[in-house]
Amino acid sequence: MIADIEALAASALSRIASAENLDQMEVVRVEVLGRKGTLADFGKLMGKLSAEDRVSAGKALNGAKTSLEAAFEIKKAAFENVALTERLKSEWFDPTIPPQGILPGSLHPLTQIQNEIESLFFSMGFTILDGPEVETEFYNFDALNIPADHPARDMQDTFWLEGGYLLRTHTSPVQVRGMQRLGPPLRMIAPGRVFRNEEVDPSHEHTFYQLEGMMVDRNVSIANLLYFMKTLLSGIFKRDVTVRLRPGFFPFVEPGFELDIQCMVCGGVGCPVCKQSGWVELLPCGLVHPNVLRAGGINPDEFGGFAFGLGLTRLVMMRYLIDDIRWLQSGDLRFLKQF
Ligand code: FA5
Repeated sequence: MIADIEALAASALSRIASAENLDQMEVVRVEVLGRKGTLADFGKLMGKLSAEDRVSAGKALNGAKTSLEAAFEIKKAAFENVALTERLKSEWFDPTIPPQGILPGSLHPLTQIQNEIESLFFSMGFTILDGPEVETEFYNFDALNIPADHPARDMQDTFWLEGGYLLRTHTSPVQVRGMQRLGPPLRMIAPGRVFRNEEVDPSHEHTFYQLEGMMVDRNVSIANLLYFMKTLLSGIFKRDVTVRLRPGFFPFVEPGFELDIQCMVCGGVGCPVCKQSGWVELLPCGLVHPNVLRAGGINPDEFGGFAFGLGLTRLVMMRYLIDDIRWLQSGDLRFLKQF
């Protein structure tokens, strides 16, 4: 019997050794080591042996079982290792490759131009300020020399909120906040979103962006103002653009100007963006009114200043020849992908 057990073990070991996959191994395992397998059959015969033979046959049986189980586990681990290596080879991925089918994001054209203007003015010593979009009547109007009964309050249709608050109609309130915060002399710009209860058309949005600029110092003149306007426009357009300066009325500047740019969408011939006039209002500006300096805590007898309120959204339209302001807030990826 011992010789039979050893012969069975030897043949099973060689079948395990030559097995080509886990399935073939499993066949051998069930056949030899299984509950109804050949080793179990030998176990059943033990009872018929003499006590002496049973010990030696039992040892041979246990030895065969242990060595077959060990051989089986080793070979199984080897197959599993190969399978894992294959899987790792086929399933690897490079986490640095951009995902397919998902477009990488990009900066909105407004943000790109805003960034350009910020670096330009930052390099000329201007501080970049932020102001609240929900403003008080005081900062949006009173401090800007627009008292409650002044007709200029109606120049910009206001979204009123409860409790005397409003959505700021322009970035000019940041002039006053900036003067209070920085004190004279100062140079600041304040880009931001503004809101007006307006009829929307190719050049008017209810929500758009302006960029306020202000310089306060001793002896600030219109020459300073024009220098910074020119630097701004040549920095953004990087070529000559046709502009015109005309008197403009804003209660917070005296004198006040409107700086218009020749419509770049139609080349000045006339189109819906410029309302067929050939000109687009872009950069109103002027010398800061003494009352505004006072509201900012600055003595107008000692300091003067200039301020401008760039129509940032319109500037972006001119720079990229966008023929309808509504594209900019459409969220349309076909539009945004072009920048
Ligand atoms: C003002 O808002 C003043 N606060 C600007 C200012 C600042 C003047 C400092 C003097 C000194 P105005 O309402 O004109 O001004 O708006 C300024 C610019 O914003 C316009 O020239 C135009 O380019 C842009 N703008 C005005 N309304 C809209 C609109 N509905 N949609 C898009 N852009 C607009």
